[in-house]
Order: sequence, then C-alpha cells, then structure tokens
Amino acid sequence: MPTVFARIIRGELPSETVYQDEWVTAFRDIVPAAPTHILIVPNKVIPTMNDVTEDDADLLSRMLLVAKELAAQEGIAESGYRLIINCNKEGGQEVYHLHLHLIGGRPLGPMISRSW
Ligand code: DGP
Repeated sequence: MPTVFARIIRGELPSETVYQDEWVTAFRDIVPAAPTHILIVPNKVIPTMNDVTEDDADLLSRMLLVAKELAAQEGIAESGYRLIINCNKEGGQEVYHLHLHLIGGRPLGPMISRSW
C-alpha cells in the first residue's frame, strides 16, 4: 500500500502543495500545530530516519534547504521556527514516509516537556 504522502506527491490525493521539485514535495499539514506547518517530504519513499543511507545525503540536505526557503517565504525566518523529524513509535511518527515538519508563526515554547 502506498503511503498517504506518496499519494499526495503523485497528485492522487488533494493537498495544499507549496513546493515541488524532482527530489522533494512540500505541503501544508492537515492538522497544523501553528500558523505555518509544512511537511517537506522526499518524493522517494524512505519509511523512517533509520532507513536513511549515505546515498541520501544530498536528498537530506535538499529537504533542509527547501525548509529554509519556505521559512523565508512564510515570513517566519526572522521570528523563528522549528524543524522536526519524528522517528518510530516513541518518536511520535504517524506516517511512515520520512518527512520534515516546518513549524512557526507563533511562540513554540520549550522543545519538549521536561517532565517524564
Ligand atoms: P508524524 O507524526 O511526524 O508522522 O506527522 C504526520 C503528520 O502528517 C501529522 O502532523 C498529520 C499529517 N497528515 C497526516 N495525513 C495527512 C494528509 O492526508 N494530508 C496532509 N496534508 N497531512 C497529513
């Protein structure tokens, strides 16, 4: 079964896509955590961060550079933003197609709760 993100990338499911090139697609999160919440997704399916290899180095840097450009485009570069990759169950990953969250547009508070 293709992931929901693979289907969005192929245009089979609707999304608010804000950027696409031959390596990555970026679209707005369906349940945004902040005024800007964009997912930057590799066009090829890599299930989790654990599945990344040396061959993916250019792809990973592409994801970061696109995130930086989109942050500027969204007007949040100066105020600040957060980039997150969740991995597997305890990392809070819900969709098993690698993605980078770009979140900003409001004060985000501490990175993670310190009570555990
Ligand atoms: P994660 O927990 O890191 O796997 O984040 C998955 C994110 O994907 C979550 O914030 C909600 C978002 N999401 C899930 N399904 C869809 C969808 O069909 N469309 C869009 N745009 N976002 C989705």
